[in-house]
Amino acid sequence: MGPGILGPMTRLILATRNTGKITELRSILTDAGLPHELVGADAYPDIPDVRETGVTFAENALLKAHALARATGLPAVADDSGLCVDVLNGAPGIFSARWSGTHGDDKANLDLLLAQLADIEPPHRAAHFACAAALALPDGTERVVEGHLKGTLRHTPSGTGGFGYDPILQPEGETRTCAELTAAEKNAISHRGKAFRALVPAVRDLLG
Ligand code: ITT
Repeated sequence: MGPGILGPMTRLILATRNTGKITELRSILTDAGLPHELVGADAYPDIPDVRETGVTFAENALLKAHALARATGLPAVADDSGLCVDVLNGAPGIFSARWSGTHGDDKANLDLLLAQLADIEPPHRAAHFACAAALALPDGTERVVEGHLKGTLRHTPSGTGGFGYDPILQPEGETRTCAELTAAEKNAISHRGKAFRALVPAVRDLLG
């Protein structure tokens, strides 16, 4: 299908400014066969960042998706995601991007978490990535679903792929960290891959 015969609802905004997420979302949604034109939020630099006032991944994902859908008049998908560590009762959780105090400083966030867990032995280093994937339409229609990736935390980072806490999360059944997987391997098992593949039927239903 060529772009000339696509209707106005076939452009989908990816409501995130995190470049690691944008790369993953593009390949997850394209591999799932969505015909929509996927445009990152960076294409709309004048739209202010959304305050993430929610206390769950789902609430924050919906806030981001609704804000961009309202501002652009186009359907928007967003994710809110993070790392939940068992021994920290689920923290950093929704605070994952700003755990060290500076939003989006992946290295500082990871270093702080490793220091906090320095004395914790491998049997107690269980953690999971969580992702809420949300779709919002300009008329206020919304859908949200979640996906998880369970694993354990290494004592030292390994690998250069992915982003965020990928160098320390070793998925269950794997000998490598997420940062040592190929992009396709990570997308096949990841919290974000699972959540957005589960969202695709809703995108098809609502947008055609
Ligand atoms: P947007 O709000 O613009 O989407 P953000 O980075 O602020 O970007 P979040 O609030 O959802 O996004 O925070 C997600 C953080 O959780 C991210 O910065 C990483 O530290 C961590 N994270 C989420 N998914 C991850 C993944 O697949 N691999 C590694 N770390 C991840």
